[in-house]
Amino acid sequence: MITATNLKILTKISVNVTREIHHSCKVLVIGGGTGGCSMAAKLSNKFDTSPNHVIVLEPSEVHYYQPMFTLIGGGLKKFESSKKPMAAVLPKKAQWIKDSAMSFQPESNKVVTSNGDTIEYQLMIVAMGLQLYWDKIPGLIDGLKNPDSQVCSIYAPETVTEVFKKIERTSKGSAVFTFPNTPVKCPGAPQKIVYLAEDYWSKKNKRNDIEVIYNTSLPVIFGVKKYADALWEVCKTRNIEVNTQTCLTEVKGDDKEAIFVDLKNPDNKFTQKYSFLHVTPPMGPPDILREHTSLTNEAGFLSVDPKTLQHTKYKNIYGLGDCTSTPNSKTMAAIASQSKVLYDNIMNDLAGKKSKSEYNGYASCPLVTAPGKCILAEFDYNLQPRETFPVDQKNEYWAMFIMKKDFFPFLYWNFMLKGRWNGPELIRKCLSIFKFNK
Ligand code: UQ1
Repeated sequence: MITATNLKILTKISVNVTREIHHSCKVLVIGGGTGGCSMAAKLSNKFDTSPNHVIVLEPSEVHYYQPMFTLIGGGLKKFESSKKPMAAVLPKKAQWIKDSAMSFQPESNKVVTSNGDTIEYQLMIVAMGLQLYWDKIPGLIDGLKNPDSQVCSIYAPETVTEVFKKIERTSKGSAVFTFPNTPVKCPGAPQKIVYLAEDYWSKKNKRNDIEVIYNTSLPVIFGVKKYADALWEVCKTRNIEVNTQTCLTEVKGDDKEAIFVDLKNPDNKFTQKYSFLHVTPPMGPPDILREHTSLTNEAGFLSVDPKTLQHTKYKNIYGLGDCTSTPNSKTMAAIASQSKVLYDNIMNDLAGKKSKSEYNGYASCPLVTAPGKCILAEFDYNLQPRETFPVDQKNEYWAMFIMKKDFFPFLYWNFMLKGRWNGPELIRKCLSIFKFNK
């Protein structure tokens, strides 16, 4: 007899049977973020038009230009300008499977998706980005959910739109900003939002009533000494208190209290009262990657050669962007440079050639210090400056701010996502004839 329950089970079985599709492709790209999208574009521009040459596996309907989030938090850009439908940015010649990876089977060159589909590849690029671990800080999620609390974060599309409203609403007390004890994407962003908020409160004549505190888990304000010196100077001049090796461990939103631990002496926990709290959440590799330990290093990042970006064990797997083990600063500019190296290496690989291009760890961070002011940090694996422009980039410049606000978004949507931006190496070479005393 066919009962309603039986019918449900039958429908489910038949849906599952028809759903499990087998796909195969030349290159499978895991992730449609900055790295995945630009690599898919580069490769499908090169390959012929058959849709099965490049497959992109990405569950999200929306693609965000995340470098915009600091400016949105600072009230300088609209949220709408940071997003586009995924369908509009992924290359037309690639096949988009709107699903996520559930299981990696690198020995048989396959990935199984959450819907049960199997994708077989000749070569795979893993570009899954970072996962935000909001739940690692007790009380943080409740604080963020409560519209009356003064807890906010520029780090997610769901939270970034609240940040400026909360900055505007603050008129006295302690404004506290944090940096966690994990790798983060755009490590400059947690302090850019300090500078933008501080500038806003100064302009509104509220600054005498607000104490501005930046508590970072890192031992330094910035990893490259040249820019760190300049940033310490900015903080000193603007009376921003910076506490290094100070890590947020808990948020008590109802009492407006944040608990910190002194990483130099972990027994030393202290409570900080706040009237505004900006949190940079702990981050790490996506769970699904961490679970596949044959693909990762001890910390759960995709284990790749830092120069060639090829997997250390599986030679037909490559990685780029925030999910890999490369020790560069996790910025969009780094992905631009990596995408060129990866493209060369993959094309050589497919052509059976042994030669390899090498990534030098280039990363860059436009450190906005106020509306109209920006220090453009550029550096490599050795944390040595690698500047593009013939000026001393430790200084704050208006032109760098305009680049950050208007030029880079243009470059991103129109060139990088189409696979036509490889970072500023070529511009640096051309401008090197203008080297002044730097
Ligand atoms: C860059 O290439 C890039 O990617 C589009 C960014 O992302 C937003 C950057 O912030 C920066 C600084 C670069 C580097 C480019 C130049 C011209 C220095």
